Amino acid sequence: MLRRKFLKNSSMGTAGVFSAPLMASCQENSEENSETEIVKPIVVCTWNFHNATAKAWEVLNAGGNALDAIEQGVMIEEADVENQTVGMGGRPDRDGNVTLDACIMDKDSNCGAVLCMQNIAHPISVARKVMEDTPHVMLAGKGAERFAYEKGFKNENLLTEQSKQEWLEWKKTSKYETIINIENHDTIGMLAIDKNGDIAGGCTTSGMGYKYAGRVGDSPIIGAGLFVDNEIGGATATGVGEEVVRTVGSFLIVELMRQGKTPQEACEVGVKRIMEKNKGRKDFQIGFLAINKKGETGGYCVHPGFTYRVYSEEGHVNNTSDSYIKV
Ligand code: SD4
Repeated sequence: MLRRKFLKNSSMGTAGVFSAPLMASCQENSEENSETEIVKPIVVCTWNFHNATAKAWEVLNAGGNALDAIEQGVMIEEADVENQTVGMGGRPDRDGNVTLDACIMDKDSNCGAVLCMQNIAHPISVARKVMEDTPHVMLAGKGAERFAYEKGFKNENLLTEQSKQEWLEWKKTSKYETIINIENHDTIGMLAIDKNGDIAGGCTTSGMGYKYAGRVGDSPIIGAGLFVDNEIGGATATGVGEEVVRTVGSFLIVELMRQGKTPQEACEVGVKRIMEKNKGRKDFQIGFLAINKKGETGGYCVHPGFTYRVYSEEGHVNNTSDSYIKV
């Protein structure tokens, strides 16, 4: 396989967003080998997470690797108490406990995940520690939490007053149902390509609001909520995790790209597969996001409303995804 290099794109219209280190590395690489393919750093994420993608881009633009960009990017959302589906401030389960899920995957197919972990604000970083410092891929519940303390993470109360009050209100009826694009609109799945053309991804969530205690969705499951194959590309998902797990959605999308589909085509096939399995049921949202080795991106969802952010040298945009159901 050709060794991919990052080369300066002379038609770059947004030179202002480039910092000196990356420009310097472009020039070095361009002198080293002028015949290699052009690789442009890029980061994409589910939904309209401007600050998270800006942070990830800052890392990539300074010459950092995709894995660091992912971790630092999604940490922005984990720390944002306004985001009630990720990290601190996430909606609790039906017993009032905030339980977090996250996973991360690197260019060498190393991966780590934490499931149903309480009291730790940055599950993505714990997932990375699982990947790097243990022989395991997944740690769950109390074991994950204890491991986090061993690694120096601190115990924090993740239930904000707003999430608590909303939960108390919900308890009056305790009606459990998914609300399309409302309950499920904030999980962040992120994919990045760095200057070496290497891909990494991460996904982090507090899962479905008011879920049964112990419930885990797709987000921390490698192959379901996230999958990266550095030779092909990566995919991530948001929405009703049960549906994504049933089709091993992100793995499916990467395999479809391996067979020659574009990221857009692959996401469309993934959503159609889910809809066919559901035989007419439509009361849920799924959004898939994918990127291939060339940096092409695609997104597709069940219902209108899913958007995804893209940040590259061409700019910083929020794309509205096309949907299986049109209205
Ligand atoms: C889950 N997929 O736990 C997650 C929920 C989600 O935006 O994506 N929310 O099923």
